[in-house]
Amino acid sequence: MASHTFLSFSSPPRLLVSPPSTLRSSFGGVSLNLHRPQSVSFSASKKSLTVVSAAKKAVAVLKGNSDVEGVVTLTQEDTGPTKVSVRITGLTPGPHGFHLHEFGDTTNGCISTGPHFNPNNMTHGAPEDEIRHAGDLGNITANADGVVETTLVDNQIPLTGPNSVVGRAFVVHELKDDLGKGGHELSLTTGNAGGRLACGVVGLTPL
Ligand SMILES: [Cu+2]
Ligand SMILES: [Zn+2]
Repeated sequence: MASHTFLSFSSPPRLLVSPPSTLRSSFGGVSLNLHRPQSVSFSASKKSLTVVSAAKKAVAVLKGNSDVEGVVTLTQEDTGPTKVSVRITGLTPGPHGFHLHEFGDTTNGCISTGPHFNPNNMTHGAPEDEIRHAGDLGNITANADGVVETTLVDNQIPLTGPNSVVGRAFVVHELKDDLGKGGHELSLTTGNAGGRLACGVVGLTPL
Protein backbone atom coordinates (compact mmCIF):
# COMPACT_ATOMS: atom_id res chain seq x y z
CA MET A 1 0.00 0.00 0.00
CA ALA A 2 2.76 2.39 0.93
CA SER A 3 4.67 1.74 -2.27
CA HIS A 4 1.50 2.33 -4.27
CA THR A 5 1.07 5.77 -2.80
CA PHE A 6 4.66 6.57 -3.46
CA LEU A 7 4.42 5.57 -7.11
CA SER A 8 1.38 7.68 -7.91
CA PHE A 9 3.02 10.69 -6.32
CA SER A 10 6.33 10.29 -8.03
CA SER A 11 5.32 10.06 -11.70
CA PRO A 12 3.50 13.39 -12.48
CA PRO A 13 6.09 16.00 -11.38
CA ARG A 14 8.91 14.93 -13.65
CA LEU A 15 10.51 18.34 -13.69
CA LEU A 16 10.50 18.57 -9.93
CA VAL A 17 12.26 15.30 -9.29
CA SER A 18 15.76 16.67 -8.91
CA PRO A 19 15.38 18.90 -5.81
CA PRO A 20 13.80 16.14 -3.71
CA SER A 21 16.37 13.58 -4.77
CA THR A 22 19.16 15.98 -3.78
CA LEU A 23 17.45 16.15 -0.43
CA ARG A 24 17.34 12.42 -0.31
CA SER A 25 21.10 12.16 -0.57
CA SER A 26 21.66 14.53 2.33
CA PHE A 27 18.76 13.51 4.58
CA GLY A 28 18.76 9.83 3.93
CA GLY A 29 15.26 9.70 2.46
CA VAL A 30 13.28 10.57 5.56
CA SER A 31 12.29 14.07 4.51
CA LEU A 32 11.35 12.92 1.01
CA ASN A 33 7.75 12.10 1.87
CA LEU A 34 7.20 15.49 3.42
CA HIS A 35 8.35 17.40 0.35
CA ARG A 36 6.79 15.39 -2.42
CA PRO A 37 3.07 15.85 -1.78
CA GLN A 38 3.47 19.63 -1.97
CA SER A 39 5.07 19.62 -5.38
CA VAL A 40 2.55 17.09 -6.66
CA SER A 41 -0.51 19.18 -5.91
CA PHE A 42 1.11 22.06 -7.75
CA SER A 43 1.83 20.26 -10.96
CA ALA A 44 -1.52 18.45 -10.90
CA SER A 45 -3.50 21.69 -10.87
CA LYS A 46 -1.31 23.16 -13.60
CA LYS A 47 -1.99 20.16 -15.74
CA SER A 48 -5.81 20.35 -15.47
CA LEU A 49 -5.76 24.05 -16.38
CA THR A 50 -3.98 23.51 -19.67
CA VAL A 51 -6.36 20.75 -20.80
CA VAL A 52 -9.44 23.01 -20.89
CA SER A 53 -9.57 24.84 -24.22
CA ALA A 54 -12.46 24.47 -26.65
CA ALA A 55 -15.61 26.25 -27.73
CA LYS A 56 -18.78 24.92 -26.14
CA LYS A 57 -22.43 25.39 -27.04
CA ALA A 58 -25.53 24.52 -25.05
CA VAL A 59 -29.27 25.06 -25.35
CA ALA A 60 -32.34 25.13 -23.10
CA VAL A 61 -35.94 24.84 -24.31
CA LEU A 62 -38.25 26.70 -21.93
CA LYS A 63 -41.77 25.46 -21.24
CA GLY A 64 -44.25 25.73 -18.41
CA ASN A 65 -47.90 25.67 -17.46
CA SER A 66 -48.74 28.76 -19.48
CA ASP A 67 -48.31 30.03 -23.04
CA VAL A 68 -44.81 31.19 -22.20
CA GLU A 69 -42.11 29.34 -24.12
CA GLY A 70 -38.69 29.97 -25.54
CA VAL A 71 -35.20 28.90 -26.47
CA VAL A 72 -31.98 29.99 -24.79
CA THR A 73 -28.66 29.31 -26.49
CA LEU A 74 -25.31 29.56 -24.67
CA THR A 75 -21.88 29.72 -26.26
CA GLN A 76 -18.47 29.97 -24.64
CA GLU A 77 -15.01 30.17 -26.17
CA ASP A 78 -12.31 28.59 -24.02
CA THR A 79 -12.63 30.08 -20.54
CA GLY A 80 -14.09 33.39 -21.73
CA PRO A 81 -17.49 34.84 -20.88
CA THR A 82 -20.66 32.98 -21.84
CA LYS A 83 -22.93 34.53 -24.46
CA VAL A 84 -26.61 33.87 -23.84
CA SER A 85 -29.09 34.37 -26.69
CA VAL A 86 -32.68 34.50 -25.48
CA ARG A 87 -35.96 34.30 -27.40
CA ILE A 88 -39.09 33.91 -25.30
CA THR A 89 -42.72 34.49 -26.31
CA GLY A 90 -46.06 34.66 -24.50
CA LEU A 91 -44.98 37.03 -21.71
CA THR A 92 -46.77 40.09 -20.41
CA PRO A 93 -45.02 43.22 -21.70
CA GLY A 94 -42.30 44.54 -19.38
CA PRO A 95 -39.47 43.14 -17.24
CA HIS A 96 -39.31 39.56 -15.98
CA GLY A 97 -36.75 37.99 -13.65
CA PHE A 98 -34.45 35.58 -15.48
CA HIS A 99 -32.14 33.17 -13.66
CA LEU A 100 -30.20 29.97 -13.79
CA HIS A 101 -31.53 27.73 -11.05
CA GLU A 102 -29.52 25.03 -9.33
CA PHE A 103 -31.09 21.81 -10.62
CA GLY A 104 -31.90 20.49 -14.06
CA ASP A 105 -34.91 18.74 -12.56
CA THR A 106 -38.41 19.49 -13.85
CA THR A 107 -40.18 16.44 -12.43
CA ASN A 108 -42.49 18.74 -10.48
CA GLY A 109 -42.48 21.51 -13.07
CA CYS A 110 -40.25 24.55 -12.62
CA ILE A 111 -40.47 24.30 -8.81
CA SER A 112 -38.08 21.33 -8.74
CA THR A 113 -35.29 23.35 -10.37
CA GLY A 114 -34.60 24.58 -6.82
CA PRO A 115 -33.11 27.93 -5.81
CA HIS A 116 -30.87 30.22 -7.86
CA PHE A 117 -27.56 28.60 -8.83
CA ASN A 118 -25.27 29.82 -6.04
CA PRO A 119 -21.92 27.97 -5.90
CA ASN A 120 -20.22 30.80 -3.98
CA ASN A 121 -22.79 31.10 -1.20
CA MET A 122 -23.75 34.72 -1.88
CA THR A 123 -26.98 36.65 -1.48
CA HIS A 124 -29.18 37.62 -4.41
CA GLY A 125 -28.12 40.56 -6.55
CA ALA A 126 -27.88 42.10 -9.99
CA PRO A 127 -25.68 40.52 -12.68
CA GLU A 128 -23.28 43.47 -12.45
CA ASP A 129 -22.98 43.24 -8.65
CA GLU A 130 -20.01 41.65 -6.98
CA ILE A 131 -22.32 40.02 -4.45
CA ARG A 132 -24.81 37.98 -6.44
CA HIS A 133 -25.79 34.41 -7.14
CA ALA A 134 -23.94 33.06 -10.17
CA GLY A 135 -27.39 32.39 -11.63
CA ASP A 136 -28.57 35.99 -11.27
CA LEU A 137 -29.08 37.24 -14.81
CA GLY A 138 -31.35 40.15 -13.86
CA ASN A 139 -34.39 41.01 -15.94
CA ILE A 140 -35.33 40.46 -19.54
CA THR A 141 -37.94 42.80 -20.99
CA ALA A 142 -40.80 41.70 -23.21
CA ASN A 143 -42.05 44.04 -25.89
CA ALA A 144 -45.71 44.96 -26.51
CA ASP A 145 -46.19 41.60 -28.24
CA GLY A 146 -44.88 39.73 -25.20
CA VAL A 147 -41.67 38.75 -26.97
CA VAL A 148 -38.12 38.95 -25.63
CA GLU A 149 -35.23 38.79 -28.03
CA THR A 150 -31.95 39.66 -26.39
CA THR A 151 -28.36 38.62 -25.86
CA LEU A 152 -26.61 38.66 -22.48
CA VAL A 153 -22.94 38.15 -21.71
CA ASP A 154 -21.93 36.85 -18.30
CA ASN A 155 -18.79 35.63 -16.56
CA GLN A 156 -20.31 33.41 -13.88
CA ILE A 157 -22.13 30.80 -15.93
CA PRO A 158 -19.41 28.75 -17.68
CA LEU A 159 -20.12 25.63 -19.72
CA THR A 160 -17.09 23.77 -18.35
CA GLY A 161 -15.33 23.36 -15.02
CA PRO A 162 -16.62 23.05 -11.46
CA ASN A 163 -19.24 25.81 -11.88
CA SER A 164 -20.54 24.59 -15.21
CA VAL A 165 -24.23 25.35 -15.73
CA VAL A 166 -24.76 22.38 -18.05
CA GLY A 167 -27.46 20.30 -16.37
CA ARG A 168 -28.96 23.26 -14.50
CA ALA A 169 -32.07 25.18 -15.59
CA PHE A 170 -33.18 28.60 -16.79
CA VAL A 171 -36.34 30.03 -15.27
CA VAL A 172 -38.30 33.06 -16.47
CA HIS A 173 -40.52 34.67 -13.84
CA GLU A 174 -43.88 36.32 -13.58
CA LEU A 175 -42.56 39.57 -12.09
CA LYS A 176 -39.65 41.94 -12.21
CA ASP A 177 -36.56 40.88 -10.23
CA ASP A 178 -35.82 43.66 -7.71
CA LEU A 179 -32.11 42.69 -7.86
CA GLY A 180 -31.89 42.37 -4.08
CA LYS A 181 -32.80 46.00 -3.47
CA GLY A 182 -36.57 45.86 -2.99
CA GLY A 183 -36.62 45.58 0.80
CA HIS A 184 -39.02 42.62 0.60
CA GLU A 185 -38.28 39.55 2.71
CA LEU A 186 -37.61 37.65 -0.54
CA SER A 187 -35.37 40.32 -2.09
CA LEU A 188 -32.11 38.72 -0.94
CA THR A 189 -33.02 35.20 -2.05
CA THR A 190 -35.18 35.48 -5.17
CA GLY A 191 -35.48 39.19 -5.95
CA ASN A 192 -39.19 38.73 -5.24
CA ALA A 193 -39.70 37.83 -8.88
CA GLY A 194 -42.91 35.87 -8.33
CA GLY A 195 -44.01 32.63 -9.96
CA ARG A 196 -42.06 30.52 -12.42
CA LEU A 197 -43.67 30.85 -15.85
CA ALA A 198 -41.37 28.58 -17.84
CA CYS A 199 -38.11 26.71 -17.42
CA GLY A 200 -35.69 24.56 -19.38
CA VAL A 201 -32.67 22.37 -18.65
CA VAL A 202 -29.32 23.37 -20.18
CA GLY A 203 -27.88 20.62 -22.38
CA LEU A 204 -24.90 20.47 -24.72
CA THR A 205 -25.57 20.86 -28.44
CA PRO A 206 -23.28 20.68 -31.52
CA LEU A 207 -21.35 23.85 -32.32
CU1 LIG B 1 -35.54 32.39 -10.84
ZN1 LIG C 1 -30.45 35.08 -7.11
